[in-house]
Amino acid sequence: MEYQDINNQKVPDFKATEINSVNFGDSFRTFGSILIRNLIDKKIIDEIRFNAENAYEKADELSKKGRYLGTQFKDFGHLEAKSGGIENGKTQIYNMFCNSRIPSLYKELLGERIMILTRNSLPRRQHPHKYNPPTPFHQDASFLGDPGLIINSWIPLNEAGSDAPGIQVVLRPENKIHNESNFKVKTPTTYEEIDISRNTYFSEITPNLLWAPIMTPGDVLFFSHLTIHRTYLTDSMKLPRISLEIRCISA
Ligand SMILES: O=C(O)CCC(=O)C(=O)O
Repeated sequence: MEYQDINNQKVPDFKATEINSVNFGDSFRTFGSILIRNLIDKKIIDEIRFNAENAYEKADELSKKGRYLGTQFKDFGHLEAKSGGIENGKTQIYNMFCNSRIPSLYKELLGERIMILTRNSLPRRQHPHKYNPPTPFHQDASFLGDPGLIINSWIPLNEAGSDAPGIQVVLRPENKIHNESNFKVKTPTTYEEIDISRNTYFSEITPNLLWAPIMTPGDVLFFSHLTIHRTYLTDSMKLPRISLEIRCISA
């Protein structure tokens, strides 16, 4: 399998037609992440985006009137999974996920039976200048623990990484929680607590390991609970982005 070479950086950037469960696993083991373009039907993404944008608009109105919508919304930009829509009584974002190729791509790494971690599988909005702040460099394991491989499907509903905030990953597989000793007493709940960028280990991460792909609706970036990542935000970005985080573990 060929990894793309962009500006002398090898990156795991593939078309949906190039990928199967085995090379998905290879890329994950080599880089700790993989981007697959055009993996999800854009029509379904459009429907979910429409529902989610309406839900955020309503939430903003309530919030402006002084209603407290909880720390999940205020600090992290999350709304409930059903904000993406309900279809035949089922949560549309999970339907979309289960009917996509993603569960079959996970087979090599997670086996035949997988479970969605519904408490950690939600829409998220990132605006370049307002609302919740961007996430710092972190590992999801700092708040999810290390119960075995957890794979996150990060699915932008808008263009992400150019005019709107994207996501940046460190292109290497990780095998431990780097700042675990800080969490002996308390599970971290704030960005300050999960921030890994002041960890001495972080000085090993050279710029050629950082990757912030520009993504369009239908593309999916996969990374694990150990992959180091953050929101990618530049001064020139003007637009907000809504994305889905859908996390799965072997059942
Ligand atoms: O969407 C973002 O900007 C950050 C998402 C993130 O940190 C995550 O999915 O763990």
